[in-house]
Amino acid sequence: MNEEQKSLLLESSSRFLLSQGVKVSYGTAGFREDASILSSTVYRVGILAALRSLKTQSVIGVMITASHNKFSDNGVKIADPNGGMLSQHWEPFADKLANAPSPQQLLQLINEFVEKERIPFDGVRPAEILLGRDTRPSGEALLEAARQGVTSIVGAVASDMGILTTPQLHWMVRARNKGIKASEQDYFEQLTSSFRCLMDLIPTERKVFDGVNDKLVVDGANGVGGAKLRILHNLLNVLDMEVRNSSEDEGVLNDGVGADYVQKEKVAPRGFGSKDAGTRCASLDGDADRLVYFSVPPESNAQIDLVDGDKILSLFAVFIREQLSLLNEKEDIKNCGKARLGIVQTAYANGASTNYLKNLDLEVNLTPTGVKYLHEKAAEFDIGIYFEANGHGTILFSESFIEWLEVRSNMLSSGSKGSEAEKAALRLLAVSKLINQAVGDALSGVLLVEVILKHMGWSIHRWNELYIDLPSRQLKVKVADRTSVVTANAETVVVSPPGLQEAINAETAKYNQGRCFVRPSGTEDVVRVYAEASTQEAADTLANGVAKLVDQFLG
Ligand code: G16
Repeated sequence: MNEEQKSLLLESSSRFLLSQGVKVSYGTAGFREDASILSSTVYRVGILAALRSLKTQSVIGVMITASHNKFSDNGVKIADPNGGMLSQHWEPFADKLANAPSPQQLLQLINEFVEKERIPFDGVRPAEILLGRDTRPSGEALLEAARQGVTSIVGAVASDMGILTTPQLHWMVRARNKGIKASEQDYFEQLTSSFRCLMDLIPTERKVFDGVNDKLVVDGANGVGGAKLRILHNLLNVLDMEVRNSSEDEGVLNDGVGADYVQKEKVAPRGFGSKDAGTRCASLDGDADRLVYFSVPPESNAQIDLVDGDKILSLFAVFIREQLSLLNEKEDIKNCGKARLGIVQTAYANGASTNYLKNLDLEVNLTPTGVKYLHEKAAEFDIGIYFEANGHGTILFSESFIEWLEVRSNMLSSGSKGSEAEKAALRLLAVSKLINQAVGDALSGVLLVEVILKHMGWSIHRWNELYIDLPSRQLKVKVADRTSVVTANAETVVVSPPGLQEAINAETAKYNQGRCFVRPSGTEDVVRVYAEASTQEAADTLANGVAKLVDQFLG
């Protein structure tokens, strides 16, 4: 780094001093804290993004959001060149950078890192960063802090893409780096055209829809996703859809609404009730990277029928598998049988879902919580479907498999009458365009679920009957220091504090079909407890018993 660069960094960082006593950490999906203490963190993430852009010679994204967290929190997610989360290799640097106590120490840290990583400062390709934010009021000032961080690297350019869902920003970063059109309008255009293509490919005999089951009502968590979904709905003009709890309506972000609330509490979000009994409903989270479905029973106060990320994954797996077997029926394309379809879940996946998928003869892999882990694993397959039970997931297609599908589908569009195999190729290709290849995306997820349900001729109830969930319960425990819980084996075993896992084992053994694990959250200051058992009462008692143990060991 030359002297001009050093003095620019020293000067700008003196405007974003770390508050006394503040320690932040790069969690499951970036930094997340009360918004009031975040400006120095976000400024430093701006610097990091510019360095990452120089290192990779690519466009990088910075998204200001705290996703499912409460309204007063905010946070920052970083999109790598492929649109996925920041490379884990850079996370320790992110932590150090965010916690550097003074401008001098910050400069020293950057200098050392630049040398170690051999980051080019030759000005050949200046850093380029896309900035986005959700609807939180603190977002505007934090986006400005990020911009100042980016522009403290000489020549770096920050483009404000405005209010977006997180997956939209990730999609744009990926598209920019692939050299394809990357505006919000292009995003909507890709989703609507691939959705229409899938609708056109629904077998004729299944095109008669049951009017009662056709309507979809979506809870937008009082966030950005609801507003964007309304735009998408207007553009499509074919779905019977109502969006409630959008950022344009009254109501507080993530307060008694949204996918996290619906999935964890298993109750209907605000604005939904017995009037919606029997209707297919869905819920997005605060930045629209998660999606769950549900239906409301006729009796008020009853629990909803939750159709979570595991069931979305199962629906996608059934559909993809059907298309692959149609492809395999044709002798001359038998090679497609070699297409590896892989499933990725976390320990939160309901045991019944994992059994269901294994019974379909699918390869099921387990990773720790966090899309950064699931995405990486799913990318090893020709088609990798990953989902967390909380509704975060997508379907990844390898470049080589997409190329193969393109050859197939070109044959069809060039005039030959489509065989079932070729239609299956066209469907898979359309899925690869509809479903976000960068990160889990509730908007593209809704469209894919809707068109698959129509393709199958299934109601939400038929879909929910794919398997019966084992009763489960999730709890949060507030402890003095959540980082003292250390886990292994995809978070299924606690290795520290000593003795806690043995105590959990002894408690779990008391329950028929009991399964339980604990892990520190990477987005909230809590330890999470997950329990499963043969009855709801048993799952609740097991979760409460283990929460007490956590309290005893760490309280
Ligand atoms: C983020 C991650 C998800 C993770 C969730 C909860 O989601 O992207 O992969 O499941 O946090 O993480 P934890 O249990 O560590 O708090 P989001 O939608 O909040 O960004």
